[in-house]
Amino acid sequence: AGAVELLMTAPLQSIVAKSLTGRFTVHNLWEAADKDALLADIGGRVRGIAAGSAVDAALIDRLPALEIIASFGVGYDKIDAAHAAKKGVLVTNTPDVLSDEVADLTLGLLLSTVRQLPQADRYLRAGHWLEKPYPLTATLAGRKVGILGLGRIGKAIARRCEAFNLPVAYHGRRPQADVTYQYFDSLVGLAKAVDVLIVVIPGGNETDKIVNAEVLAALGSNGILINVARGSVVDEKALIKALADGTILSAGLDVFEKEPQVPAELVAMDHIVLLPHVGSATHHTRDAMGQLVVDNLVSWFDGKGPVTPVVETPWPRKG
Ligand code: 8YV
Repeated sequence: AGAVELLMTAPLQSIVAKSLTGRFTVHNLWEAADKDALLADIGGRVRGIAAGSAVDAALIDRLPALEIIASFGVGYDKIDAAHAAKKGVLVTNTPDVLSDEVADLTLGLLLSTVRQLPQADRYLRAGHWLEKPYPLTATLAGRKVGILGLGRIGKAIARRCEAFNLPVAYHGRRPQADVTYQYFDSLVGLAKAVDVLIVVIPGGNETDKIVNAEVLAALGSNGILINVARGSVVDEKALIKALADGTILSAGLDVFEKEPQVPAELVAMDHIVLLPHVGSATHHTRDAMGQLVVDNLVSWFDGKGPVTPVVETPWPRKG
């Protein structure tokens, strides 16, 4: 074990612990019976965090020697990056390595929702096929796709939509120079123009419940909502109402407001598709994400800077 001490907040892919242990002294916070006592003991010496769960301001404040938080996942809404920046602590995430995986899952979820693949599977297993064929479903043909958040994953989704002959439009903070898809400067405007809305924008305060009742009404009665971003982006109560009263046709959801809690109203609806946050959940991609957590920590403590710092804590540092 090395001289630099790290804190792991939650278990990660086994390659992470394996790669870190030789090089660093690693403390596993989730294994401590008394977390307070562990932090009181080692807190002053911890210089890096391999973060598989939330890191709030209080934890950052208990670690005065902290230099870097290497977070597992592309979304880092559970890491207080603003507070870290104030304290001069770098935050890194794991972009790019999961984009194709999440985009694949998104198209799978869209197809599953439109063509009711899970429901048809359940129908066969229940023996109903022996009685009569599965009822006809909605179609992907003729649909227009709106992407909320045309970042790296959003673009990977858009490319796949093109292969399915689906016109793509998008909304985000600003139009993007490197794409020809139609830009809408308002989310309601985008929702009005499409009948599939794919949510792939980061979570956090700025996007909290921006997919609200008005947006769902604009999406309309043939509309399908796909959310692979964060549950916080969608007003879940408004969504339940819109699905129950036919304001929109259906939804495919991989994320929820209070995971792993899923509202009973959603679970009871047989016409929608629900997944347990599996967008990036393959051996291949989770290993790549874990490796990027390791690479960020190793590179930083080798004096070579972080590999994938987030925008709140840019590198090289400004000013
Ligand atoms: C992970 C994700 O499940 O990368 C993300 O933002 O949502 C997923 O890949 C999660 O972040 C790790 O727990």
